Amino acid sequence: MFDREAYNKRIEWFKEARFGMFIHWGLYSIPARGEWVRSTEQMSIEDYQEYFDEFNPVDYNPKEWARMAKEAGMKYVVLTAKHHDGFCLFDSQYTEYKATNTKAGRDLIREYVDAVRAEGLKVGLYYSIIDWHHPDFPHYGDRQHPMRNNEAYKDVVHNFDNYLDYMHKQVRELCTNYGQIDLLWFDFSYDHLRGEAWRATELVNMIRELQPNVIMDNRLEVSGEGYGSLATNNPQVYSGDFVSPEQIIPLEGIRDEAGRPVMWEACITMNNNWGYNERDKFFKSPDMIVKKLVECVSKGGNMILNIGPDAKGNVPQESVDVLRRVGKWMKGNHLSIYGCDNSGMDKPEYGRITRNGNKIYYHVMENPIGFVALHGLKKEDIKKIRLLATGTELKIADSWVTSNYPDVVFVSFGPNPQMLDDIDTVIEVELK
Ligand code: H79
Repeated sequence: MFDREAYNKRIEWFKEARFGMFIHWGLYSIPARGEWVRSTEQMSIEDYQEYFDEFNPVDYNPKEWARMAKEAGMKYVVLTAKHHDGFCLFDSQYTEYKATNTKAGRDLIREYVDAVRAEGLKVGLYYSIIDWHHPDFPHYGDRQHPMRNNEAYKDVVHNFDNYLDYMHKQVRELCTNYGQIDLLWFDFSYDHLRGEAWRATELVNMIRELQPNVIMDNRLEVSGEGYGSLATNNPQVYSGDFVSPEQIIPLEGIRDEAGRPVMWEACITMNNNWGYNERDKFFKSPDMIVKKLVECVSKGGNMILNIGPDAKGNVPQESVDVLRRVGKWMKGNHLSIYGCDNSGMDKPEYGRITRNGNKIYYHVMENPIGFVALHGLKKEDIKKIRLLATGTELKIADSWVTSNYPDVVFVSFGPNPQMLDDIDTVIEVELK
């Protein structure tokens, strides 16, 4: 039975946090053609082996990653402990295909977990339930596998249960060897491989026993198609704690069958790849990132923004610059993000609205001509209006220009009506 009370308690910190950092990093950072390179270029295990032999991340410094996340205003970090290629950044006793056996020579997850925790951020691990390296993970005819339709492997018999034992044991290691884990990000179910095909009830019961407070995404059950049983009245044990829309922001947030808001997190790349891609320079601007974050929060969701460090472990300069600018905005305006939610009010033409209790945040994303209209307010309910970033008080405007709209509250940015922050200037309205 789904315990809604326990569920609501579990996701409290996540709802409060709203903004996280995703990190995709592994062997695929060396070819630098995206994390799917083994699949898209149909490389065999042998083809791909050279990256294992070469892996030597001399600049790996998760303390710096954690500091970057913190300074950008992010509250949690999720790193790929194992991606689809099966390579483990952690020291698993069940495989030799791990960082410990490369030139890195050590458990890279341990240093990451320590670094993130030291910054006071929540610790997340991504773990791919797909595994292109394990001999018992099916590939013949499987469109998600790099070796799909390879005649040479036509008659290979897979013992999928063998793979599942391996996968369960690795998840047990992640839940046992690194102290408290706050978030597990599984990726992903498809075709017939979903839910109990992963022995998911057994898996989740084990996880909940080892890490009673951990939250999980919904991909033991689905990937992108549908929200899974979390959005029904009878979530499965393995429904996960949040829906994980990939590279899309839900049009109006997400609700379950009973109309209750369902927790979700949009995962978004900084450019158009998750893993480092040397040729992909299509980075999103800080302007876009701030606005998309506000959009998520205004629809009751989180945003996790991805970086793809290079083979040596360095974060691309473009990403560093974006994070810095986003952090500058967050420094002054985080109260309009953390713990905020859908306001239930109409979206204004110039931006969006977020809300935290008796504080309503009007995000002004376009310079106004003259006054700014704060729709949906009654003058007598207002205690105080301020510019969030500076604390400057704003008076309700009373002018012949606004007199045609007697029911609307207007304020002014002053005699020179320029936005304080050219991305998003936040006006905080405190209600009585
Ligand atoms: O880990 C990241 C992705 O690698 C993984 N989930 C995020 C968090 C993922 N992305 N997409 N998918 C899983 C679904 C598969 C998409 C594909 Fe393709 C379309 C696989 C092959 C065609 C994207 C485009 C990857 C290669 C080309």
